[in-house]
Amino acid sequence: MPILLWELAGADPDRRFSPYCWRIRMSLRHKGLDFVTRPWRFTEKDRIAFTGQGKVPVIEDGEKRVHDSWAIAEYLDEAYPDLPSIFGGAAAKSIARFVTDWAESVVQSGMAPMLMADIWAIADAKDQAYFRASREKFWGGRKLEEVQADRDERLPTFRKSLDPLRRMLRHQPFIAGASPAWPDFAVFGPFQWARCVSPYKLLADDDPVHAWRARMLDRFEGEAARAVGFAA
Ligand SMILES: N[C@@H](CCC(=O)N[C@@H](CS)C(=O)NCC(=O)O)C(=O)O
Repeated sequence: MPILLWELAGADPDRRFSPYCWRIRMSLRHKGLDFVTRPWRFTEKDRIAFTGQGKVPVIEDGEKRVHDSWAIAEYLDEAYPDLPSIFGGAAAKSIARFVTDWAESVVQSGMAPMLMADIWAIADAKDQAYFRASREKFWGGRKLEEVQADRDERLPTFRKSLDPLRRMLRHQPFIAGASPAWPDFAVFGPFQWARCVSPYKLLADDDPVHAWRARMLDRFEGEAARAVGFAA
């Protein structure tokens, strides 16, 4: 029986825009596991209540149910040790933790204010009020449109924050080395999030990070490139 992956979707059920779900989609492909996906909306908490929390990704593998992207990756490596490793061993996994935290606290957090109103626009109608209320509360009561309005001014600082990745890419094509693994999936997640929700151009065409993202988009027969999104 294939693994079932619950993924965040927009008004278009094929627009799968969660950065955390993309990590898992790439990880499942990396391991070569057979899986099917199920679209899920922010407000459908009851449908994943069996996990005791309200966020995706969630996977169901037979009787086993796992939530949280890092925990899912750990589970997959433990349950399928003979398939290609997502983390690549204990030392690599420790470093992957740092890269994951950088992806969330610098890359994803840096992008977030530039995408807020665009996410609202592609969200399912039944999610829009929830998304607006929860995110405007997070942004100190500012309207999503206001949060996003100064993105041109934010962009240079965001691009500069990618310097560690840009510098590393002088030496190797992927964060994990010659071929991608979890660190690449973790950092690619936010970039694919942005691409799925917004036409806003976060990366200049001549940026080595743009070239890395193109390599990630091409991976697995261009699965991420074919995803519903924008050609940003
Ligand atoms: N730490 C979790 C975070 C998962 C997460 O925040 N998922 C978002 C989708 S991108 C979600 O389900 N949000 C539900 C909500 O905001 O109510 C992971 O790594 O999987």
